[in-house]
Amino acid sequence: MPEGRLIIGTQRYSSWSLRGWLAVRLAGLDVEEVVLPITGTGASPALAGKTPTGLVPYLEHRGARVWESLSIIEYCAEWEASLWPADRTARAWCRSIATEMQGGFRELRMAMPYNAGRSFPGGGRTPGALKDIARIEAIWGECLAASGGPFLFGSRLTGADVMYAPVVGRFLTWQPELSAGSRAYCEAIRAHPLIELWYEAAAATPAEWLIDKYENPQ
Ligand SMILES: N[C@@H](CCC(=O)N[C@@H](CS)C(=O)NCC(=O)O)C(=O)O
Repeated sequence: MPEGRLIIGTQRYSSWSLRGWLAVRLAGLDVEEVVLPITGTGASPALAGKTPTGLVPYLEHRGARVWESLSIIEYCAEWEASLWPADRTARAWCRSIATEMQGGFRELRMAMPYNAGRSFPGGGRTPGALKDIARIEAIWGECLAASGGPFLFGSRLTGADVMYAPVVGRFLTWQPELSAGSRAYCEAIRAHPLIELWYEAAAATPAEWLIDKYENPQ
C-alpha cells in the first residue's frame, strides 16, 4: 500500500512536475503517481480541486501535504539528505541557485517552452532568452568547475540539478549555442536513468493530451 500520492501533469510539457517527480524518486518515497493532463493555461480543468493551487506538482505523504517544487525538494531532503550537499557552504550555494531558478528565467521559459517530445533547433533565441541562458551557463560553469561534475555539486544529483533538469530539457529541445561544459552537463542529466524514464513517459503521451501551441510553436 503506497504511503501517499504525487500528482503531476503531462510529462511531455510539465517542467515543474519533472522537478517534484525527480525529487520524490531520488528520495525513494513510496507514493502512487497520478498523471493528469495540463492545458498550459494555469487553469487546467483536470487539476481543479485536486491540488491546493490548481497547479502541479503536489505531494501527499504520510500526512504531509506539500506543494511548490522547492518545498517538495526540501521535504524529500528530509528523507534523502544527499539532495543537499553535506558541506554548509556548498549547501548555501546549492540552495541559492535552486531558488534563483524557482523565481527567474522567465524570458527563457516564454521563448523556449518545455516539450520533452520534440526538437526545434535554432528557435526561440530572443534577446531575453539569450540573456537568461548566459546567466544559467555562468551558474553551471562555476558549479562544475568547483565540483568536477558530472552534476552541479559532484557525482550525485542535488536539489540544484532537480531545479535545472527541465532547463536542460529546454536546451535539448531548442538547442541554443552552449559551451562544451554546458553540453556535457546536459548530456549527463539526459543520461540519468530517471530522466530516461521521464522521456519514455513523454513519448507515450496520449494524442488527446497533446497541446498545439507546444507542438507547433510560432
Ligand atoms: N511555483 C510552482 C509552479 C507550478 C506550475 O506552474 N505548474 C504548472 C505545470 S508546468 C501547472 O500546474 N500548470 C497547469 C496548467 O498548465 O494549466 C512550483 O514550483 O511548483
